[in-house]
Amino acid sequence: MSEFTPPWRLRQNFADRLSLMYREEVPAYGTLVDLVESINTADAEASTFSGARLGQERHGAIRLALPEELSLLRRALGVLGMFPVDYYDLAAAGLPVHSTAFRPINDDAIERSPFRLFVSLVRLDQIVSPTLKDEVERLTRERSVMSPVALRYIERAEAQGGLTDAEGEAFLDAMIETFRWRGEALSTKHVYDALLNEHPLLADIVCFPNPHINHLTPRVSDIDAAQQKMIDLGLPAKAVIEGPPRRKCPILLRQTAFKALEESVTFRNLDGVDAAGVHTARFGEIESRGAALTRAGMDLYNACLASGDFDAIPDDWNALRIKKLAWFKYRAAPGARLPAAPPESSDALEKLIANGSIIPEPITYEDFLPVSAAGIFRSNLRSEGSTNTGTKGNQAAFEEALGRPVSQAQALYEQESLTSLQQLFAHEQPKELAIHE
Ligand code: OOG
Ligand code: NI
Repeated sequence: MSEFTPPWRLRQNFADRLSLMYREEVPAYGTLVDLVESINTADAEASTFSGARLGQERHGAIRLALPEELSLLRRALGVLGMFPVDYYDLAAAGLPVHSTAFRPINDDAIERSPFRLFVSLVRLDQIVSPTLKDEVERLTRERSVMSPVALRYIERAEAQGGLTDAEGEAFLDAMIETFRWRGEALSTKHVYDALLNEHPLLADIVCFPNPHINHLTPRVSDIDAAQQKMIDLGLPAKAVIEGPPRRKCPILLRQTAFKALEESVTFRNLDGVDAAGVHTARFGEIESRGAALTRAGMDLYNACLASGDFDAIPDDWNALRIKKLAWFKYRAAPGARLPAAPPESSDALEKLIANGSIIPEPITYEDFLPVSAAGIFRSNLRSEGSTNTGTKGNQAAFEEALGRPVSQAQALYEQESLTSLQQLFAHEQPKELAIHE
């Protein structure tokens, strides 16, 4: 046994601590968590996707200013077993950021602690005004997102291959400070207003010393019921649920949010006197997750999104599987007698499924949706702002800042599906061993 704390335990600890902190910072989040828990408990076992992990499941989001911050965060989250998956181009939606989602990448790690963090990097090249560019350059030099203590533990974890319990605790103590809301701006009110006018996201990112966590999202089994309860409780809920409509067989991700709250901020004052003001950035969100779609399934989903007609996506697990629109994993039925070798053809596999020997189960979607994400960003901006038009994503620049390429979500789902199938016949086929030699 290793003397190091497993990354999933550090990850879960981190998620729990963030949740406690956010409950104190944004009391409406606590109301939302309680509401979600009451629905999840009532619904337990009711749906395919309300497994044991539902209660502890969260995602959070932060926004970064500089490329160095992104690579540092990538190293910090690596210690927690979270890795960047997929590139999200938000320029397509007119937003001056691009993003990735840090998450555990194998199904066992996800099952133990599914915490994810949606991380966006502002695109400073999108600032139109030259005066503001200089101002931003000056402000970002004053940011320091990771404390020297946190950095020391990152280096130690990388050098020795993990952290002990005591080191892990100290690392998380330091890490959590990175995401705390401090209520103090780096800029004057004047510069804040100018940036807000350029684009509200710029003000939210560049005028503050650290990347405050801007929302933390629990997963709920019935998001339509939760949305109604939010409205009943008087939370300022978004009018529509993002993502696919309600279905018998849930797919991808459905999300709703309550709008950002006003929080007080102390701005810098050139006379040395602090200036009081407000900032709106932090909000509450809930989500419900369904099956991961294949590339073909995503293409179909995007076409449906454009047309507004979702009937083209079959609402039946068997149809979704046979048409290769959703990803599935496979398990043996109790007492089933499977052949010694994997079936040669998909027909042979279908026979084993049809006679009940092999049971397919949809793989949960673990990622995000760019159009929904853009909707979430947008619903929390007071004004639309302006960015250079005609901008395209720049995955190469993002990955350079990150210090490594992002993993492809599709490849991860495919691997999970294939591995589950191979394991059913693994007693005869030690293929995995051959690969590792
Ligand atoms: C991130 C918005 C994206 C989601 O759930 O799609 C997101 C942000 O507002 O910083 O969290
Ligand atoms: Ni979110």
